[in-house]
Amino acid sequence: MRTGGRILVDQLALQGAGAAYLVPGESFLAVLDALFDTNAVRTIVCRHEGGAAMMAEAAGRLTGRPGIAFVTRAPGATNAASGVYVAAQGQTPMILFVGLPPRARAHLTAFQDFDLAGLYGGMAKHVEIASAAACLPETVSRAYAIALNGRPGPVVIGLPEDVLSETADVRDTPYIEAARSEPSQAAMDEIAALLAAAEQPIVIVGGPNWSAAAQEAVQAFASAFDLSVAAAFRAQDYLDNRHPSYCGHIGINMDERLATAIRAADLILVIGAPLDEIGTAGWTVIASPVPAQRIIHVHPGGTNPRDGVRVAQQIVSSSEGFALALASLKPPGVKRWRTFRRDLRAAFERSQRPLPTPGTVQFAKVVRMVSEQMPELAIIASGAGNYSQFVHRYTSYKTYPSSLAPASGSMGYGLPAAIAAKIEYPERTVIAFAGDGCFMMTAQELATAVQYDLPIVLIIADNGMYGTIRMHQEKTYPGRVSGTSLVNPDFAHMARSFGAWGVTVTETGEFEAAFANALAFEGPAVIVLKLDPNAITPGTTLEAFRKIGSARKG
Ligand SMILES: Cc1ncc(C[n+]2csc(CCOP(=O)(O)OP(=O)(O)O)c2C)c(N)n1
Repeated sequence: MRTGGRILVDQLALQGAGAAYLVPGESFLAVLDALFDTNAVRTIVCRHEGGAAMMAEAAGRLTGRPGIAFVTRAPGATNAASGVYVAAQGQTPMILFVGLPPRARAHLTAFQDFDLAGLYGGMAKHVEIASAAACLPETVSRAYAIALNGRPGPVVIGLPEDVLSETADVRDTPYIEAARSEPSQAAMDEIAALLAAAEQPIVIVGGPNWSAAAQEAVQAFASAFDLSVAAAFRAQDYLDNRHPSYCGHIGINMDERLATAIRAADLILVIGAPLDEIGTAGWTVIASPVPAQRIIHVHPGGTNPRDGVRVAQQIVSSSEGFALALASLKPPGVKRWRTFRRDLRAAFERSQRPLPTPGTVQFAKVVRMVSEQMPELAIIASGAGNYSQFVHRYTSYKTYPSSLAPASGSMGYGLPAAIAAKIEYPERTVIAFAGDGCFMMTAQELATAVQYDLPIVLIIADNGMYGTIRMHQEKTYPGRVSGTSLVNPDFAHMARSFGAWGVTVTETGEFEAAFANALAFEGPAVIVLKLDPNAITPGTTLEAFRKIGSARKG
């Protein structure tokens, strides 16, 4: 006989969950008690459920297995939504367990009572409340199967307190593998024929189920066919950016040359990437509902009808299954698109050269320096804000996985994601970038990084404002600054008060030594960059946006 809590934790260990990211609640004491006895599932105590859920999402993204978070009843469950949303948008396998009042009180207004399905129904892939301890192995394995298969995503499981404390005699269920899926020979033959007839084909990679093997297979295919490959928004590590086929990323701050090339392409092979608003730069490079280009879309769940693009051909396959099948295609003798590929690659390489910005700290140069100095297997995390445009433009991602960034554009993601990366891959160098606004959304998790002695480096781009919104404000309401200025603490001092190492950089030349010291420090290290607020994007100043706004207003 085991308690429900133990049955649940045993099942998680059997499924290979390395860590449970949690904020405790009296509703799941039996789970905490079972975690006390196991080394298989590491307990990571967090400071906010949003941070815990983001850590679980990042763990899911990195490992390809559902990341696990535990939170309590309504106050914990509502806080966790920010991380569950990142998983929903990112198609990341994740399971959020929520402690609930005992079953007998399910229909009464219990303390911290709420409607779990009502809260998460529109966000999670599946919501369910465990009915009995004896059912937990089946419930957990179902959660794994749903999170992993088809379009991966977050699953939310409610755990009534008495389900966890009652005992049952029940067998564990076996390890759940994601269903294997590969393209048919007929589909591959059709692709071969379409490629043979194409003038300017392009490949776009992104979405779920990527792997180091998929990266290698697509690179070999791109080399053999001399094709251009673009990455979807925040999927820049899907290809080694040094590969001659890699030509940049789609979405925010997309290079204009790449946008023009995608519009001009006659055939687009999309492997896994979403064809939604951000995946198509607001449907400007691929039109909705009927695109000008012929599109072949590969996805384990088929093309999402809600993305708004009707493609010529859908292939239901995992990205890895499809990528490996590409080896069967014979490249043509003449590659008519060679110059197209070379031009795009040259434009991408030009875009990586730092453009000067106002101020004494050149953020572009700092990001290039980090990119050049980080080891091949380093992981770079970031959240959302204009600072991330610099990170995405000037970092050269090499191996997969080396990037953690929310496709949802959720602020606060970088620090918790970096914590999860260091927990999951202790041997890798982990660096997080955050804006001053972004950092403060999950700043309390710095205590988590200190508690677990995690040597991560956090680089804060401090410009004293919610810069992205200020940029839009200047474009639309020039000179009328409202709700976007920030008065910040001394972040380096704050980091030191947490027990981390902290330093402030006010000149580009100071960064190199600060970075070396941060990397050498045995715990979390924080470098604060004092940025000129006018340095708002890699190519345009805030003043320029104000002028655009003023001209528009006449
Ligand atoms: C959780 C969340 N809240 C609000 C927003 C809207 N938003 C997008 S960027 C941004 C400002 C980011 O500021 P900061 O992190 O300081 O970076 P900066 O743009 O100044 O570089 C805001 C408020 C968001 N994307 N996510």
